[in-house]
Amino acid sequence: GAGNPDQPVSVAAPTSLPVYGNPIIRDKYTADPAALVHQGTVYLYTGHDDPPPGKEWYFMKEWLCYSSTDMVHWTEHPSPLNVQAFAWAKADAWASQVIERGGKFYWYAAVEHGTIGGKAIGVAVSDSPTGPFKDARGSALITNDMTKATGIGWDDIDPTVYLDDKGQAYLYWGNTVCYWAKLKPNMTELDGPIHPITTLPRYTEAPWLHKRQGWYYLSYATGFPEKIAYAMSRSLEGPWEYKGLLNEVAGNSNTNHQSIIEFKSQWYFIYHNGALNTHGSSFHRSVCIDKLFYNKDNTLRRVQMTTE
Ligand code: FUB
Repeated sequence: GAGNPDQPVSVAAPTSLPVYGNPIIRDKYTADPAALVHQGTVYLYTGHDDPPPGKEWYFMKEWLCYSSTDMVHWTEHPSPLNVQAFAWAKADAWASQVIERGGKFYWYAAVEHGTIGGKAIGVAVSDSPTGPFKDARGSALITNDMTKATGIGWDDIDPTVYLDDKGQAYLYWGNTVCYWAKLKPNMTELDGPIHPITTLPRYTEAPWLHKRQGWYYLSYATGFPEKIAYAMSRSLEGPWEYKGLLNEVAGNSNTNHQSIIEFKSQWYFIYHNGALNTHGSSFHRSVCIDKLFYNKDNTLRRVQMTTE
């Protein structure tokens, strides 16, 4: 405190200066992070929480894009994609992920379908990680009438895509049930049936795939308010063995939505919390980054959420 020479004096930083530490973005509310490492740069794609005053719901119309070469300093790029880019969609720029294949960037994104109803997954494509992106199909890749396991209209959300070493791409997605399917090399069409996974305890949503030392990791949001759990497998087609929790409920946000990447030999756990807003934070979310570590047996250590 004041006058105590042993205590550091804390001075609140004006938000117009670069701010280091969590949340990493403070002039907008950002959610559902998905990071892409490409040629020495991390591209961070997020949703944009933007509710009208007094409204408490996921009001999201566009996605945002940031880049960094050190995971500390972030540059914002003009929004490369919004709901209108999908002519068949009517609302809700929900969770998404961008991956690169053959010099093209494919952006998988959940939106509300205009005619079929319920959530749907579209694909946009660009020659650059910062866009501009355009609809790659002119129609949804996944619609609510293709997945019947839950009976709910919002099960087709939260796409994540992983391209394996042999060139086979896998799409995982889903709320309440986690679905997966193979993608054709063109990245815009399914290649075979949709499979539900039934071995993930208390699966809510937000699957994310990553690989290290021959192990695949499937992390996902569990329960509600959400924690993050994970399973491991030697194959992207499973079977997935549940390994436990990775992260606690994040601040005062019901959702948590992780992205996991390795960059310059360090693993990172990227997620959102409600730290920038003291009321209704579930709909005013902010992206945060913490380091992720492995145990000797390749299991994951619990994430320590920090404000650093
Ligand atoms: O941002 C809207 C939804 O909230 C996402 O699709 C879920 O993962 C949750 O974060």
